[in-house]
Amino acid sequence: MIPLRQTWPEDFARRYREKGYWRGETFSGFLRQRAAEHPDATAIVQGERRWSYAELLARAEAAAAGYLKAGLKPGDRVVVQLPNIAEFFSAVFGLFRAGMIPLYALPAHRITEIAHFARKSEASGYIIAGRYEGFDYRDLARALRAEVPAVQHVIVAADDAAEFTPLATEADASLALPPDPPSSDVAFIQISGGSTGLSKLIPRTHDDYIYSFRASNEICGVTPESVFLVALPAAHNFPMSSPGHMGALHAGATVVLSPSPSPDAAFPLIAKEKVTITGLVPPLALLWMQAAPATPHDISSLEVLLVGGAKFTPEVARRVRPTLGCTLQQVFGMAEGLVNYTRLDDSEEIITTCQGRPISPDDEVLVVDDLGNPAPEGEPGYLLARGPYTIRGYHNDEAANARSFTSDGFYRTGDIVRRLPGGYLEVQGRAGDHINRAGEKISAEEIEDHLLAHPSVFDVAIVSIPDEFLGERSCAFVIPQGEKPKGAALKAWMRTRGIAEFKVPDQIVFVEQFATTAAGKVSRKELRARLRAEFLEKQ
Ligand code: J2J
Repeated sequence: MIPLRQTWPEDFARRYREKGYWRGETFSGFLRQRAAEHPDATAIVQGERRWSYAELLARAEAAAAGYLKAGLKPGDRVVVQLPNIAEFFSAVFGLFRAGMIPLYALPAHRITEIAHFARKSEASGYIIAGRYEGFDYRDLARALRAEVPAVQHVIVAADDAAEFTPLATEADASLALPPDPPSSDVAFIQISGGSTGLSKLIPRTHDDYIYSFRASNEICGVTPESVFLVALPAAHNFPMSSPGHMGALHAGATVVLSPSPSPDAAFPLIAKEKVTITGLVPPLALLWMQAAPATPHDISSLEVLLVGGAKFTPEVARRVRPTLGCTLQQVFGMAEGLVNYTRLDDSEEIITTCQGRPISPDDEVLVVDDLGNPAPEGEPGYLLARGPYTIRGYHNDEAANARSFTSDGFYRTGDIVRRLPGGYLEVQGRAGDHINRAGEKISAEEIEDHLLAHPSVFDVAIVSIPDEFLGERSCAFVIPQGEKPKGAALKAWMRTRGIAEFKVPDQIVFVEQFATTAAGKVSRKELRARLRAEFLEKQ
């Protein structure tokens, strides 16, 4: 197996330890500590189910023993694809406890993505939820086993595991659990939104990730009395760590799981559980604001609403406090590391007009021009980042690493920002070619590759089009070959490709040729930009 590493140069690592950012804590360690400090406090709420910290710990230990008994070994990588159910936490903390490495997939992912994650990470396990919201993940597991036989162990967190292994819920004293790994080890793998091709794998260490949410807790005011609502999918980096459910658990607070981010599901939960803090992407924040005035549910316990994942416009941002009665906290983060927040005591002007400033005094942020020279203060430029919780490289992807990191270890975020006084950042756009569809990042190249496999497609360019509700939607400009297919048929065909539904193009436009083809060699990036401009002109 290719070793999983995330290493900072020794002088950096020493500084991060000396300054107290990296404290030697592990995921298993902090859960054990919270369970010892207040065993009866509520850790997880899902519907009628309530797990105390002691119960969460016991279930994690049971799960860990179950993995070992099934034949998984410490160090094994395990793809976890669970919705917002309590077992997300027993399964994941069980993996930590057994020294295994979760890779977080989203419930929306399908065979093409899951097989890619399994291959790229050399996974030997896959954890799923049986049937959920009309989709049977056991079928996905069968498809995965056929495509990637190295995935030998499928664990099902549901009553009916079929031919697979149920997630263990009973302690098994006959199995000794391994000691905690060093905190500098990789704890789990996140996936990148990615602008080129397939998702890249992001290894995060115990030290760096725990620092990011411990510090986020302070910035977002999370205390043991907080009640954090997971409205977005729990596997996303944003609801996981900014400050997220992991931040909430680290603080000894309560995590409430919503099956969906819609106001219909979330508002009754806010009222019942007295939720104090949650996070949303901009289109959902808009929906919540539309629903709030007429809701019969009392949502006045909500103190802080984090909004991030995509640009929140100032006009909408200004309406958060009047309509929802809480403080808006903008967050601009990325699974690769760097996270920026507006501060709770910032002026309303700052809170509503920018995307915050970095978490750490040791976050190094550069805004540079095309040549890599510093952009003048207040001028837009490419954002580069380095620091105590920003990765130095992707797993098993030299080409991406050469592209995405400078020789001195800065991560090229691909975002174009403007730096404002006080170190605040305003996101202006991005350099890369992905579509940010309501916070879900879609690689144009990945979708183009799928469409090019269709016999009636001669060429295609995927372009992001501004969308009132989604922020951006995806539009496929297709040059047909032979008989022109119907747009709906192409979309239906895309659904057979085993990809997440959010990647199916929202719109398909047939064109005879790309105007630019005649002009000779034009980069895909330029082609996409011209198609977007022409399309918008015609609107
Ligand atoms: C504009 N663009 C934003 C914002 C992210 C917290 C919050 C979000 C993410 C996330 C995260 C933005 N305004 N407020 O991991 O911990 C775009 C940028 C960025 C990319 C990262 C977190 N907040 N973005 O969205 O890995 O383009 O993480 O580089 O999914 O989302 O996407 P992702």
